[in-house]
Amino acid sequence: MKNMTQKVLLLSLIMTLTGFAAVFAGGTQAGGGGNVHAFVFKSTGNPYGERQMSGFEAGIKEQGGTAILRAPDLPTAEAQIQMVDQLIAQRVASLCIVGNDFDALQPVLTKAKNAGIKIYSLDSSVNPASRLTHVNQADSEKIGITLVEAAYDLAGGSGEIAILSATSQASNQNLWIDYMRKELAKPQYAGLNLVKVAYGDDLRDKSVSETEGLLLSYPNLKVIIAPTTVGIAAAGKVLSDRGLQGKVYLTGLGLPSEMAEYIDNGACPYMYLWNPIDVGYLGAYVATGLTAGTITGKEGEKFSAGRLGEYTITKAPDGGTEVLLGPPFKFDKSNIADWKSVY
Ligand code: RAM
Repeated sequence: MKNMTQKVLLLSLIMTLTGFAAVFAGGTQAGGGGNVHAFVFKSTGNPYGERQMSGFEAGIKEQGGTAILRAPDLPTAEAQIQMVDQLIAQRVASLCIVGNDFDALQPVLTKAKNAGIKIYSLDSSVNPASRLTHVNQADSEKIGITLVEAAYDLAGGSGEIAILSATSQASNQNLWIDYMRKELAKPQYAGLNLVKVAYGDDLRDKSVSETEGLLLSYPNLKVIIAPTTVGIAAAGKVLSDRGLQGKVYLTGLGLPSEMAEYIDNGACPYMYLWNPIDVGYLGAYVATGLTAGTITGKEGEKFSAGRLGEYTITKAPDGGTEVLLGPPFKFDKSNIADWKSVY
């Protein structure tokens, strides 16, 4: 009897260990078959990215899945490539990439695709050959046009303006800047002079020093456009610390929670954004749709995204497809108090 009990115990121990080994090796079943969905953001320490990831996790969990959230320490493609390789080994069902580079991830994403993992990008796209579709937070051209209109308004129609971006490889930033340049080329903006595009790499300290560099090099600068939440918050601090409200104006894309102070003190009279939690949440429904095969990423396909409602996959400006969350929202002194605790 004692022998029998020992045998049963040994057997259950072996089964438990085998189970653990399977979980560690796979995390789920073969790519495409499981319910584990990965999200790789640009870098750690970005509150905007943290909100996207929280929305993604909530969307996956409410559908009964498991979310794996990853971000490298620095916003480089190399660091993301290593992470994607690890996720291939974990055999996740889908992979959402917020690309640190448009093209550089293609080989590793192709490897992931060949392993059966459904790949799509979100926020900052990877090239169409590397993805099934892209989750875009707002119409890219509209963002470019809106930010130029804001700069024109804040500059009073003429003067020097500069852009403070994230990394020079970030495809979302570069697309928005391309549209800004196209808009600035129109005759009505002849009085605006874009003197520099600076790169703060979505790192707080670098964004601060790049802002200081702009102020030093261009003493007549009238407007800084920062289409990055990290950059705009850093620039808001520099302008406020130096008491430059009313002399150099700031606008761009910012988180209400980080920018309320600078909107209230006049450093940034107004700015734009969308709900980053919803961007991630929409991504969660793209993940499960692609994995279940209810969508494949083709133009015209429709799907339901939980509390956000119905979406249609459309053509993206880069020739691939995308899912558009919605229009950008304007924040100013009249509404910032209502939004600063939301995101
Ligand atoms: C930064 C990131 C992100 C961008 C937002 C607006 O946090 O660069 O990719 O979409 O700003």
